[in-house]
Amino acid sequence: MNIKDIHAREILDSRGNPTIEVEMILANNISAIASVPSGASTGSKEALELRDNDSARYLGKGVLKAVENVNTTIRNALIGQKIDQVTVDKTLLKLDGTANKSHLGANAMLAVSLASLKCLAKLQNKELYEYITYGKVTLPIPMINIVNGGMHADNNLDVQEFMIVPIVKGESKRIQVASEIFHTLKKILKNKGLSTGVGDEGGFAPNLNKTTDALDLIMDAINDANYRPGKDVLIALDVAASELYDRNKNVYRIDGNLLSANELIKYYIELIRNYPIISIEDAFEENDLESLAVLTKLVGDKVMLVGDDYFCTNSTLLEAGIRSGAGNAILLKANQIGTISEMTKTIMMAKKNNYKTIISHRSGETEDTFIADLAVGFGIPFIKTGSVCRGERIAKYNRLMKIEEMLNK
Ligand code: 2PG
Ligand code: MG
Repeated sequence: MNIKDIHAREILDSRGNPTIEVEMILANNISAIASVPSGASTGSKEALELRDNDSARYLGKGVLKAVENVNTTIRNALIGQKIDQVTVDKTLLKLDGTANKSHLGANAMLAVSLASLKCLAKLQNKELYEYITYGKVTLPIPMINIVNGGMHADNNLDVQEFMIVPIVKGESKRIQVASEIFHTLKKILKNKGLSTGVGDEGGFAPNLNKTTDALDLIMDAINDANYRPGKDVLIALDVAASELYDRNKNVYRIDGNLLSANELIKYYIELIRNYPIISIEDAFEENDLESLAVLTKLVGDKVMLVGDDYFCTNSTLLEAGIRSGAGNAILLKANQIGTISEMTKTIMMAKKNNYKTIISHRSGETEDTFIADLAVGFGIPFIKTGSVCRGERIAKYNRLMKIEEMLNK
């Protein structure tokens, strides 16, 4: 089947910033739409998100150049071509011709790559997760953000994301548990006179000073909602430590202290001892593989040490991590790398090397639910897609519950 048309347009993401949406139409008029998310605490080695930098529009954040790249260069190359994921992605990579996708923009490329994946699924009359099914289909355990800090909120918390990880059986049950804890936490915050406003990913953003203050409130919420911390529900953190790192002094600014990497290791070990923490993401700044390797050696048998900014969904960066023994898990974000084929390669490498995989949203999201399908289809055991609040996050949870229903039929 050939590609008949490709059309890109500028839309808004959940932060109200422009992003790109692409519609692909096949010769038999089957069509699919895909849109791409956008990060705030981005890794420095991520593929480039092309923005116009024209201060007259959207404060420089417009994506008309990326749209134009799809509607001209990419469209011209792909129209009339047979649809096939590998070929589409190879064409995109060749047209771009740069190491960091700075010519076409990873946002332009991913929108097209994803639209073609969706078209291929429809062409076979399959659900997206069904089409990509690789090995065992699993419903991922959600890591649900309930407190936001760092770059995702205007409060004092340094750790970017505090997540609850319900490990009860069944996807809808896990989401139910998270929702009950979320609402219980809201009540607790209200009773303490703390803000119940939410951050970019839908978690609460109360003004708390210390990481342990947030952890204690989350423990209270789990207990008050009648679940057992450590048994029914675990806790995950995304420290996003590159944002806390002072390059000149070689220290991390956390909870009002300046900690060296070694002191930070001790701090994490203390947290793991006192709270049911299953996962710590980006524990150190993105270039410090050494400290991550030390922490992995010390606690890697019980805690997932996740590389997000470290690996940027990039197989070359992951390979370096594997070689150094840094981390034991990887966060997967399609727009960090730019094509579905490259993301698939990274997933395969992680699985082969026993790195746990977590598929992830971005802090700026759209209503596109593709990560839910990718998680199920690729048998990815965890998904991080924000709070049980805000439509763009809920869309993914609703999709997961629908997939669960389809799988149980
Ligand atoms: C992260 C992500 C998603 P951002 O750091 O893991 O939660 O944030 O999209 O801002 O990079
Ligand atoms: Mg992260």
